[in-house]
Amino acid sequence: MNPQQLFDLFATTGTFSSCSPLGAGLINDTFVVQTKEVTAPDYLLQRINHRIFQNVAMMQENIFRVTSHLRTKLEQRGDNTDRKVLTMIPTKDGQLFYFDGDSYWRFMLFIPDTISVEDVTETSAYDAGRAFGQFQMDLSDLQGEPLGETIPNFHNMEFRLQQFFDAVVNDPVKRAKNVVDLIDEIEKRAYDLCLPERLYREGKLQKRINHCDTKVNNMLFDKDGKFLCVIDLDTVMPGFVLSDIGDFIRTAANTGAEDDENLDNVSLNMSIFKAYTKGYLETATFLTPLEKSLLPFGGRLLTYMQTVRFLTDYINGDIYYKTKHPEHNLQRTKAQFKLLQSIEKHIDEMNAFIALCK
Ligand code: ADP
Ligand code: GN1
Ligand code: MG
Repeated sequence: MNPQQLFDLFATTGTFSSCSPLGAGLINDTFVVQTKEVTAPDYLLQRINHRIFQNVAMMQENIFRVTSHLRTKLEQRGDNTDRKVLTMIPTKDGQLFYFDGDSYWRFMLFIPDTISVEDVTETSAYDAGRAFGQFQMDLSDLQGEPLGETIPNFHNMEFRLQQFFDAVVNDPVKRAKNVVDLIDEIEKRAYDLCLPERLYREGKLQKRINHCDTKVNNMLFDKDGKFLCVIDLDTVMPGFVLSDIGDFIRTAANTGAEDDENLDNVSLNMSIFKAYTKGYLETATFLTPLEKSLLPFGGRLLTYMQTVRFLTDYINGDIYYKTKHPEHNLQRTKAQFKLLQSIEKHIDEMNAFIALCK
């Protein structure tokens, strides 16, 4: 189905003008659709990766509930409801997505005059921390059934390790022999990094609604670099608060890129970690003492989990993430592992910082 036909199927306004690819996401295909009239909004069109999100209806329903609830909270605070939360555009007959027999499509309002970045300043990290604390706080009183798990066991470390060990045993494209040392490094840490699952079973750690993909390009900033809006709500679901701080540290507090070829570029940026955590603790006032003390562990956990996930995909023959070349998942794994080692070197310093925060 072409973009013009899709544009006409959804409850859009204005006249279709153009459609071009956007963003650096590794899962969905994202496009910006421009309209001819200056008075009509532009739109974001996405082809949902339904091999990964197998229950698109549940996911879209989750996002609808979340965005409606966040909009109400913004209204109550007298804040901007057009730019600080995503707006879903239904089809003309009121559906939250359209299936054309092959692909699943959705429309959202394009939020203009924004930037999405891979690097943040201390000020924007602090703002992002406040915003994610507020995001979790705002969603803490969402009524009704718990949100569905759009990807079951998404941030369950035990499950991710099971997938990893299955990949190593099956070794479908005979790549395991290339990564023996990395497999060993992962195994060595496996027990320690499954701590949250054990704490959950013991009733000591709880699940709350989390974004579960807080990498820095899943946030929009305004042209002055001020935090505006949390986007990419596909994985908003119950999880440990460690997920959201963890993915932010993994991406924004990395002095290099997620897939940096030059491992010398990669290390933990302590000042970004501190700025984010300071902001987060100001708004996430619901944290238990245990959750608070585990926040640095969250950075370690999510970086480890991403190392495991990229290496699993490499061993499986690149079936999950979009890749730009055959060794891309291995390059990502190495860069994530380098970051993990840097976080491990800084963990005492991170813990000491948290202990001093109110
Ligand atoms: P993916 O699931 O593939 O990561 P995202 O939902 O994160 O897709 O969107 C990809 C990129 O598109 C984002 O990083 C951001 O730059 C841009 N983007 C997404 N939603 C909007 C929006 N509503 N307004 C403006 N830009 C957006
Ligand atoms: C994916 O969709 P995107 O690019 O924002 C992935 C995250 C990973 C991330 C690694 C649904 O996020 O879990 O952390 O890539 N999303 C899904 O960059 O698997
Ligand atoms: Mg994204």
